[in-house]
Amino acid sequence: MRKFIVSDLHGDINTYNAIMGYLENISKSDEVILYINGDLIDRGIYSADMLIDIKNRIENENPFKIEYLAGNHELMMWQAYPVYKNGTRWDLHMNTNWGSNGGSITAACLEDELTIDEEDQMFHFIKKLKLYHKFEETINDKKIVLAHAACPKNPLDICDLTIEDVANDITNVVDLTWSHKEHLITPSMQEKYDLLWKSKLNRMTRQMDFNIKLGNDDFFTIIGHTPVENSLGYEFYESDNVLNIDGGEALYWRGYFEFDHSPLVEIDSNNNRFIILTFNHNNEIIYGTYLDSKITYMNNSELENHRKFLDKNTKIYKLDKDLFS
Ligand SMILES: [Mn+2]
Repeated sequence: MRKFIVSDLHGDINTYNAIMGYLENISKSDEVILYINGDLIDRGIYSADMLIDIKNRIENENPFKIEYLAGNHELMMWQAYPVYKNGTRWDLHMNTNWGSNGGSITAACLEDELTIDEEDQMFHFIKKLKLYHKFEETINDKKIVLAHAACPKNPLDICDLTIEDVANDITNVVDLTWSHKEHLITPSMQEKYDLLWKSKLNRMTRQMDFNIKLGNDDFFTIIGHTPVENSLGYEFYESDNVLNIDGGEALYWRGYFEFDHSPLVEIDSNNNRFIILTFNHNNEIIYGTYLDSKITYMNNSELENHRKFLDKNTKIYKLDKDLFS
């Protein structure tokens, strides 16, 4: 079974299509599983299309397996469900975290494209997403853990937490912090918050704080969540044993067009390394690298070997949709 990981696609349907087509082609000769490490949605204008497509692929037929893990955007979507159902679009945009963090356009498109029953099914699909995955495979003798923002203290072999299980605790952590009652935050509440939200980026000052540990000494952790501002779209924090693969798609949709990178990571534990292909917004693989303790670039023939599986015409989407109707 070949295991692939992608994170933080944030509604970039071009990259999504390229990756799906690529994996479909590989799955003709090998068994494939794709792990989506959260934040599939929001910011990008095709978030709803991607969400509908992924739900179909998971619940119906797909040539390869998909495990969709939660990010903070999926959490915010679930937290906004009561307002989505009973409030106005304005209310959702102004008074929910989801709406004010790029969820408004996702919500508007979901409302256009789904029946009321399908909308409810979509939110119930979201609330069941799990928070992390622990692999049997190792890198540098450490088992690999995949989580949106930070490694849990004691990752279970099979994660028993879903969005639904942690939503209230995470809301409480935010409320207690704002009301200066941090002493009431328990370690278990904090851990749930950290899984989806912890970051080296201090969101108040926009400065990186490299002393914040996102990893766990016993594991090798793969995360997303904080955009990496380089052309490979990933960064290895060696002291933490953490690989951050958020290529910055969320920045792209806010006008920083140079950050359109999405690294697709394959676990190659037989060779004690990751194989990483960096996709961009234009349906291309732009870099191929190997990562062990250092980054090695593929030579041209190695890169072409991967590129030949790329399918540029994989899915047709409604690109003519009027978003303002
Ligand atoms: Mn995130």
